[in-house]
Amino acid sequence: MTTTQSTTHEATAIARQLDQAEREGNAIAQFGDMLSLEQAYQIQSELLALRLARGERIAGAKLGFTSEAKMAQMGVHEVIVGFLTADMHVDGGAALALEGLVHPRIEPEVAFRFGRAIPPGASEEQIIASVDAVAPALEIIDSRYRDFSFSLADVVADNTSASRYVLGEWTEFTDDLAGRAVTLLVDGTITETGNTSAILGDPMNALKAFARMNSRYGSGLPAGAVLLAGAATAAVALAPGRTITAIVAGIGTVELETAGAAA
Ligand code: 0L1
Ligand code: MG
Repeated sequence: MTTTQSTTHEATAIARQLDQAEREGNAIAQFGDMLSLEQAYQIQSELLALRLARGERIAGAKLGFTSEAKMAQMGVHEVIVGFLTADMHVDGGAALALEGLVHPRIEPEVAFRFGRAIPPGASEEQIIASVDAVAPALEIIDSRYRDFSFSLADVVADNTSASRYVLGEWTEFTDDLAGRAVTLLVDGTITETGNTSAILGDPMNALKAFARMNSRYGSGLPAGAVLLAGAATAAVALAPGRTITAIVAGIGTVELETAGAAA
């Protein structure tokens, strides 16, 4: 076996472990120092291949580590990128069952919609010109690693903890997105407050970051795909029987209910 074949073989084996952990809702041990960032993105693309082979459809991308605090905590200066499939989308009107998730958390975000397909290697200008709408969003993140703890390569391999997402109503695209207050409520009580400027200084910078990441690791997106730009507040642990609401000033409101009885 050549080195390339054995590397691909290892990436597929790790992707299968992460895929199984996600489908069974069981946390696994971290891979830690054994993975490089390049290998981690290779594993992530094997993970996507497993999902596509089961009939899932690519629906977008998401960015992580978009806040200064998270970058400092992880010792990085660049965002990370993951994929979204249509099966990960949760209709705001339906209650999300938490069984089968490992240790889900929720965070308020801004989402962009691409009216045109994004080719691999698309420029910043092309990507910005392709956005046709913006919406408030909720991302449910759920690390497949024990204790929600990971290295940079671990979390990239695990598709940046992507789990589910909810979209509010789409509104006409504006590039005036910085400095907007963001409020996260649980059962009507304010739990987190933040600002869209926490997303790389301005959510528009998420489009530029996505251009860089799509050039390095991506293979483009279909027309109608979504980009989750990043979190505007810290993430909050999800519990059954709750209503979670995110309000992005001037953009809209998005809501999610979790199934089951509140403890
Ligand atoms: O979407 C995010 O910002 C999460 C990125 C991965 C890190 C985490 O799971 O907290
Ligand atoms: Mg996020």
